[in-house]
Amino acid sequence: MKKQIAFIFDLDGVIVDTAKYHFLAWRNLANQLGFKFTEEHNELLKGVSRVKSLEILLSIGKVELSEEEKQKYLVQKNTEYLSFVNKMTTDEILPGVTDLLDYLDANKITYALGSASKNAPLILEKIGLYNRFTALVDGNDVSKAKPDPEVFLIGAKKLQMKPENCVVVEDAIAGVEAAKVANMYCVGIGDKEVLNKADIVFKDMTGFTKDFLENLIN
Ligand code: B16
Ligand code: MG
Repeated sequence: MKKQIAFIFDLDGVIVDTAKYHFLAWRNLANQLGFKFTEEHNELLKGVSRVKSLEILLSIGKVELSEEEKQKYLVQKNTEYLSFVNKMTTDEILPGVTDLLDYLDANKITYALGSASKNAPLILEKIGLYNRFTALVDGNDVSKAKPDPEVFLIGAKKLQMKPENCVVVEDAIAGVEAAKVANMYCVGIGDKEVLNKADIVFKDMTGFTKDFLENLIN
């Protein structure tokens, strides 16, 4: 008999690579504040909320700002980031994603988004996937950021599924931790050594073969 399962997808690093746009906007801000910000530094911001990202960036540059200045720079960074997002098209959907969603639809398996990004609805609209998700949970819906499991637990509730029957797809360490704390099966996307708490790790979304999916639901 087929198991009743549902999927919850992270956005950045799983469905699209928006990290490259976050990087450009954060780097410009760092340069403006007088220090260098590298791709390596950018790794520390993956899966992390916007406010926490600024804190990390400021600690890298050893810069202290008032609350008012922080708010101003958060708006500035997001405005620049949105100028990239507004140019996104369906071409930016990562390889393997459309095939996976098609398989889930054909097998009546529902799926939600579980992202830290407050811009997630706009990004999904830009890449033409907004209407495919049964539920969306994003940075506007949560009070506690990953690794807290809140984002995925709300997702399970919206999908009317028990946490243990949910499969989370995540590319960030904090997201993998959140999924495991939520008692969900977690597929990591990226490096096996880095995402070592995930149940299985694929290097990218093409890892979701038909065989793997059939084993998961049977
Ligand atoms: P925003 P995810 C996360 O998306 C990004 O990985 C992270 O780098 C970003 O700071 C965070 O969203 C907040 O994004 O500024 O758009 O609200 O991986 O959780 O889908
Ligand atoms: Mg991510």
